[in-house]
Amino acid sequence: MLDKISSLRITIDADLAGINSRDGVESFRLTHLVRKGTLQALVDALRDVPKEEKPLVGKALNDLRKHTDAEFERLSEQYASVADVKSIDVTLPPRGPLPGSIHPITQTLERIVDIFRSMGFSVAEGPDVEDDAHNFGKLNFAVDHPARDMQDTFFVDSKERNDLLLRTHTSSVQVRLMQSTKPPIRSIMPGRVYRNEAVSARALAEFHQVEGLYIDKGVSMADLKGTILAFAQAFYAADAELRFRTSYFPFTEPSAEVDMRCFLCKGAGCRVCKHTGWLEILGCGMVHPKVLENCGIDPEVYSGFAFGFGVERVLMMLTGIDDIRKLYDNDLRVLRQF
Ligand code: 2NL
Repeated sequence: MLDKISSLRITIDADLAGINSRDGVESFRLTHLVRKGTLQALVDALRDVPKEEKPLVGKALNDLRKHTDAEFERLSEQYASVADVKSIDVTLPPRGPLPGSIHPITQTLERIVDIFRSMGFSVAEGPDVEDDAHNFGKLNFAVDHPARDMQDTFFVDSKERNDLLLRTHTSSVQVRLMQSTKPPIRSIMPGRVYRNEAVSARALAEFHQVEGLYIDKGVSMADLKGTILAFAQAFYAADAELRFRTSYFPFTEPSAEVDMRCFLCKGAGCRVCKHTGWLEILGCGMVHPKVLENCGIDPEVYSGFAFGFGVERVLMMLTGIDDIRKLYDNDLRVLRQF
């Protein structure tokens, strides 16, 4: 048995001396140090050694084990940080830095803001957590209007108040502006809004909206149409062509939805316009006299128009992206295209 131990020591030392790579360290471990390895085989054989020889043989084996472990540790460390030279292709081009970029929604918001600024609109902001009065009440929503339903609005749990919610449109900012400012008012409100909706290819529970408001003496539907047309020609295409369809919103009277002739197929019908030849781009109307009054503006003296649209929808139309969620997956294959 002592002979076997001496001869294994010679083998182990020879193997150790031959190690010159990380692979070499690993194959040494697999030969000698695993459960089915050479050392364990001798440990198992210790069972059959006569009792009186056991202390001596045991000590010899233990010495060999310690020696092997220590040498193995030393070589493991030595080769740990050395990548196998054969796996490096020195002819590969360098990877280079990965620069970040502005998110497509932010880029779109910035373009919209620039265009309205050039037409004399300022930019207003307000809180995301609103109260019922600013989000609904002052905007002429009836107390039993379905938008106030739990299904459509996220309400905020609060011990002190029971009328807090996440704003469902940025009109709440316009209400604050009307309350605090004497006309003329000419402002847009870009911002995040929240709806208690199931997320799908067409809808998110959090998205972005831009609303606009223009209040002064003698503002008319003609001003509304001219402003929207100027925006569409600056934002979509110089030859943008619009049609106004009558519609209904609680906060405007009259109200309209605006369609633009499809910029892709020029009206012939395609996937993006769902073969109608028209794309719905926004909703608008003349601010309801009751809304003006609720916000402290005399409807006998002033009139105004307002409009609103969703930014994600605009971007989907412009790019042909068919699933709104792709804008928020942070998939670099999508984001790098902007
Ligand atoms: C849409 C339509 C619209 C408004 C928003 C508004 C705000 C005030 C008073 C009157 Cl304070 N109107 N905003 C008016 C018409 C339409 O949005 O489809 N949005 C996504």
